[in-house]
Amino acid sequence: MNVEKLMADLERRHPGESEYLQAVREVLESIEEVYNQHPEFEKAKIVERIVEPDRIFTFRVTWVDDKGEVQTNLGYRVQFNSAIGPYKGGLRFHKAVNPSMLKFLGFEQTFKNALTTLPMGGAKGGSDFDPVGKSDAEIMRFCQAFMLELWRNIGVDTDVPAGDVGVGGREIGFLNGMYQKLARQYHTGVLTGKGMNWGGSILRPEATGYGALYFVQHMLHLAGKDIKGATIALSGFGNVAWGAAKKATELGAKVIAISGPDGVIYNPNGMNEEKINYMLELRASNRNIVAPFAEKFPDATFTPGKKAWSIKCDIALPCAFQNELNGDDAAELLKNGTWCCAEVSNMGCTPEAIHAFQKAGILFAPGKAVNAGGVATSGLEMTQNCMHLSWSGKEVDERLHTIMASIHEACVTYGKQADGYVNYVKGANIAGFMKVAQAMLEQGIY
Ligand code: 2IT
Repeated sequence: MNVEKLMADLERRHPGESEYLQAVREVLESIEEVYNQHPEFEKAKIVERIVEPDRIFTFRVTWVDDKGEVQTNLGYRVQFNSAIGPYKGGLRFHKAVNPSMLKFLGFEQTFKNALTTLPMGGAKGGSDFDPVGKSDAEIMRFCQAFMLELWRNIGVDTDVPAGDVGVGGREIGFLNGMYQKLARQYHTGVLTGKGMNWGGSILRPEATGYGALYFVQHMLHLAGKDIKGATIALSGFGNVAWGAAKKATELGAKVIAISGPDGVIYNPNGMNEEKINYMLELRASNRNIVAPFAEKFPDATFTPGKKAWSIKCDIALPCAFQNELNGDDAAELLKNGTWCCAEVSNMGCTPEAIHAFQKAGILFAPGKAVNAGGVATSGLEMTQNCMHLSWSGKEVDERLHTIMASIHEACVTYGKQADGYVNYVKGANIAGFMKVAQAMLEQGIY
C-alpha cells in the first residue's frame, strides 16, 4: 500500500472534501505497516474498497416555516460499509453539513462500530438544516419532511439511524412518528435514542459521555493516575458534554470549563446537579449559546470568543465538533500542564494537535475509541428492541463498562510501542480496520 498514491487518487475523485480526506489519511497512515504484512488484503484491494462508501442517498427536503415561507434543505444518508452488520450511525442537523462531513463521519463510524464488539456496519446522515433559532413546531415539520424521503432506505435490519449534533431525543421522536406513519412498520428498532416509553434504552442519553469517562478511567489507571481531583475542561454543552460532565463529577473530577460557539464558561467550583441539569435546558432552548450559564450561576464567568482550551486544566475533553482543538490550542494546553486529552467528539482534534500531544508524550485517545459508548448503547437498544424487553440501568451500565474495557484493551494491544507509550490512535485504527478488512475478505469481491 502506498498512502500518498491512494490519497492522490482519492483527492482526484473527491476534490476539496477536506474532512473526509483528513479522516482517511489518518487511518491509512496508522494501518500501513500492518496492512503490508497481509498480501491477501492487497490482492483483494481492501483498502481501495474500504475508503469509499457503499452508496449515498441525497435528497431535497422542503418544509414550511412558522411565517408560512417555503424552505428547502438538502438531506443525505451515507451507507458506508455493511461488512460486519446492518448500517448504523447518527444523523447530524447543522448548517455546515455537506457530503465531505458525512463521509468522514460514516468512515469513522465504520471502524468505531467494529470496535464496539457488536455487529453493526457504518453509516451517517443528516442535513444542512440549521436548528438554531427554530421553534419546536419548525423542528417537527423539518423532521417529518426529512423522513418523508429517508424512510424507504432504512429499516430494522438494513440501516438504523440515531442522533448526532442537532439531533436528540426530541428529533428522534418526530422522525420515528413519521416513519411509522409512512412505513406502517411498528417495530421499535428502526431508530435508536428513542424515549423511554417507546422503545428507548435506559442510559442511551448518557452513554456517549459515560462511556468516554470509563475509557479515560482505563487510560489513567494504566498510566498510574487517578481521575479523582483532576480538573477537566470540556467543550460544548449538548448531550455528549452533559453526559461527560455528569460522570466526571460523579467520579470526583472537577469540570471547570464548558463552552459554546459564543465563548467559554469558567466554572472554578466544578459542577453540581443543578448546573448539570441546566446544560440540558441550554440545549433545548435552540439558541446554541452558553453565556446564560454564567447569568444563572454567579460563581461562573463567561468570556466571549474564547475556547475551553484557554482554561488551565489537567484533562481536556473536546465534546462538540470536528477540528475544534487545533495546533495552537494544543500548545496552549501543554503550556498550562494538561496531561491528558481524550476526543469525545468525532475527530475533535486536528492532525497538528494530535501530533503535538503525542510528541509531548501525554495521554491522547481518538474519538472512535473514546466516544464509542454512544453507538454501543444504541446497539444494546437494538438488542432490547429485537427481544421486545427492557434491561435495567444496571444491566446496560455493566455492558457499557465491559465494552469500553474491551475497546481500551484492543487499543493497547495494537497501539503499545516498544518504549511503553500507548499510541491510542494507531491502536484504535488497526483494531477497527482488521475486523472490517477480515470480514470483507471472507465475503469475497463484491
Ligand atoms: O457518532 C456517533 O457514534 C453517534 N452519533 C451515535 C450513533 C448511533 O447510532 O448511536
